[in-house]
Amino acid sequence: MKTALVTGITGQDGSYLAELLLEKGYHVHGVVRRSSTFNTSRIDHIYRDPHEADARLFLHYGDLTDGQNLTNLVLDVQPDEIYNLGAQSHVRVSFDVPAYTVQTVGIGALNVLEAARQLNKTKPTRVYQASSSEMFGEVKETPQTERTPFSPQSPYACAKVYAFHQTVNYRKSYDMFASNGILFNHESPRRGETFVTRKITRAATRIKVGLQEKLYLGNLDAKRDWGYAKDYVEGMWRILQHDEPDDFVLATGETQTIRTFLDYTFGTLDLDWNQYVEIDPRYFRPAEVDLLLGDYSKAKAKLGWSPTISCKELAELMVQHDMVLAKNEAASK
Ligand code: NAP
Ligand code: F7E
Repeated sequence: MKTALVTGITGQDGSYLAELLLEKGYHVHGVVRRSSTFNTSRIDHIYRDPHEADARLFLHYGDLTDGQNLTNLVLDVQPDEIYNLGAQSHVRVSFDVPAYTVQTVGIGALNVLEAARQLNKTKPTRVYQASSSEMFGEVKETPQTERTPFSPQSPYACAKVYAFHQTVNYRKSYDMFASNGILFNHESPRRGETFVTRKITRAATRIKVGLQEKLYLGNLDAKRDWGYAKDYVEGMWRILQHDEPDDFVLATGETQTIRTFLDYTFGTLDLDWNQYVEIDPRYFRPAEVDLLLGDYSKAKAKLGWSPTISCKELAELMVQHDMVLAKNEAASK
């Protein structure tokens, strides 16, 4: 039975990955930040009392900015696999808190690699680094592949480029199994509510039941390659099961504007979004990433990985989930 350590376990991807690893029989250890309110709502359904004989999910306080804590944890847990998913992951917010973003995303990844290097002296471990399509930024070619040059356009993306290169550096310098997944946008009913897809599905369903009148957005012309988070955590796992460490793009190979996502979402509810959406310049970014479109053929050929859900199906799935939330909210008023 394998043991995995997951940073960012309370996030969207961390929660789906923890479910997947538990299904596969792993012992899963998650790093959780101390917070003044509970931050484990995405994983509460899979958590058992650790004293129970069948408990296989264990949570530990920690923070990516605390390298000593991470090293102690890694040496204590002795994981076969480490998934570094923790991050200040909001691109717009990274312009407001650039130094904090670089600390968690950039130095945080270095701290994880350094902890893994210490463990690797006595036990082999494999590291997955959550790299991002945001690294392509002002894209140099379309579609983007593992060979496309990076051109980051935000403090977040700059920090991810640093983490990407450190992962490759640790792989080469210390002969470690350290791999990057370059993941394009992936969404789900567990997506944070300030990312554009979830903001749209939450608002559209609340508008449908009469709880909200307007939806304020920024740039509607940006294009994103949106997939389903559950497909992407399967890809993360496959990246670490591969016979050698490497870097892989995970994407759908299709791209849509925010307008098209609005069409899909409001269309499912028989609403015309033009009547409800207003532009608020607060949501524009100092620099925008206009177009992302990934080529996942390497992951398909080497890992047998492919996405299973189209963007339209994804929007419908999210609307279905958020409609239940909206109806419950309306009923409790
Ligand atoms: P998310 O929902 O924002 O989750 C981020 C996680 O990181 C949360 O568990 C958060 O804890 C934790 N975290 C934040 N700061 C931390 C710190 N200083 N120390 C320890 N943990 C910290 O992000 P996601 O969508 O699941 O994405 C997972 C990873 O993939 C991130 O690294 C993200 O940058 C990257 N990525 C995401 C996408 C995407 O489209 N979703 C695409 C490419 C790459 P709290 O719950 O306490 O906030
Ligand atoms: O923005 C536009 C915005 O915040 C998508 C993160 O998971 O994926 C995510 O980063 C687009 C941008 O995601 C609003 O300008 C318009 O063009 O949902 P988002 P993101 O910035 O692409 C990458 C791959 C990651 O790695 C990140 O961690 O939508 N947009 N109006 C808006 N965006 C937001 N958030 N809110 C708006 O009101």
